Amino acid sequence: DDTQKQNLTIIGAPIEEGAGRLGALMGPAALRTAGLVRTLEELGHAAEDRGDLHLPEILPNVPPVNGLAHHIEEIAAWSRMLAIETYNAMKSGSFPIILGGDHSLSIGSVGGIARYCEEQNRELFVLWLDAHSDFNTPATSPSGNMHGMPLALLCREPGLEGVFGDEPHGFVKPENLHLFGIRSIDSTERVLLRERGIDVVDMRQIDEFGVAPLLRRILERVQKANGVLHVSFDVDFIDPSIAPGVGTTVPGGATYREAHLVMEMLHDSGVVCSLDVVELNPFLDERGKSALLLVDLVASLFGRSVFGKPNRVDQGTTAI
Ligand code: HAR
Ligand code: MN
Ligand code: MN
Ligand code: MN
Repeated sequence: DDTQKQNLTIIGAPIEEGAGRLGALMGPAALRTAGLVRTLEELGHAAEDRGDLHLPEILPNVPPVNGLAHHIEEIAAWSRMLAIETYNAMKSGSFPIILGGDHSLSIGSVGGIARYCEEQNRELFVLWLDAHSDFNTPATSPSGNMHGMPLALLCREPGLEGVFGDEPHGFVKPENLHLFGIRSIDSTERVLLRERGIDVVDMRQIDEFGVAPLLRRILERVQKANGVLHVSFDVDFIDPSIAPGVGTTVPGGATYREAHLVMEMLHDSGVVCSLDVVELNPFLDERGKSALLLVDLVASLFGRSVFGKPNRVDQGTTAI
C-alpha cells in the first residue's frame, strides 16, 4: 500500500496531578495492553517504545501564581521532562506519540515540539480534539485543575511562566490553534477565547456541516503554509457512550465514524508531525473499550483504512 512508513517514538507520561480525579496515570499501561505498539508495528511503522517517564524526587520550585493551580510543581517537572523528550524525538527525525496521562502533559509535549519547529523555521499548527477548550489561566480557572490550562500557557497567556523555568521551550501562535469538538467552555474562558480570536469548531458546527469540510479547511491552511500539525487527542472528544473511560465526560461528543473520519483525513493530509493521546482513565473504563477504541483511532491516523483513500488527497504523515 501507499502508506508512508515512519519512525515513531512512544513516550508514556503517567501524569494525573493535572486532573480533578485519580486514574489517568494508568493510561499509558492500558493503551499498551490494548495493543497500541503492536498495532503500529503491524501497519509497517518502526515504533520505539521508550517506556514511561517518572517524576524526579526533587520537584522544581515554582513561584506562587495569581489564582489556583493545583500541583504546579509536579506539572512543572513533567513539562520540563516532556519538552526535552519531544524535542529530541523531533530532532532525530522521529514522530513523537505521547501517551497520557492527563491533558496538562501537552504543556511539555507541545512546548518541546514548538521549540523544534521554531529552530527549523517550520510553522507549527495545533489541532485540539476535545470537549473542553483548556484555555484557563490560574486566574480564570474555576477548579484550579491544570489539565484545563495547557493552551493558555502555550499561547502566552500570563500567569504560568514559572512552569518551564529556564527549560527551553516554544509557544503556539493563537492564530495557528484550532479547537475541534468543543462543547464545554467556562464563562471567563469564553471571553478569553473570543478576545484572542481562537478558532473554535464546536459540536454545533459539526452537527450542521459535518467533520469533513470543517477539518479540510484546517488541513488546507497547514498545507498552504507548508506547516506541520500537532494533534492533541483528548478522549472526551468522543461521545461518552462509546468512550466512558475519562474523568470529565460531556454528552454529545464525536461518534465512532466522526472520530475515525477525523483520523483518516489527518493521515491522508500528510501534515501531522506529532500526537498526544490524553485523559484515558482506565479506572473508569468498561472492559477496556475506551482504550481499544483509542488504539483503533490511532491506527487510522497511521494509515489503516478500509479500502484505500479517495485518490484526490495526498498521503502520509510528516517527519521534519
Ligand atoms: N474547564 C474546566 C476547568 O478548567 C474543565 C477542564 C477539564 N479539562 C479536561 N481536559 N478534562 O480537556 O476546570
Ligand atoms: Mn483536554
Ligand atoms: Mn477534555
Ligand atoms: Mn519560558
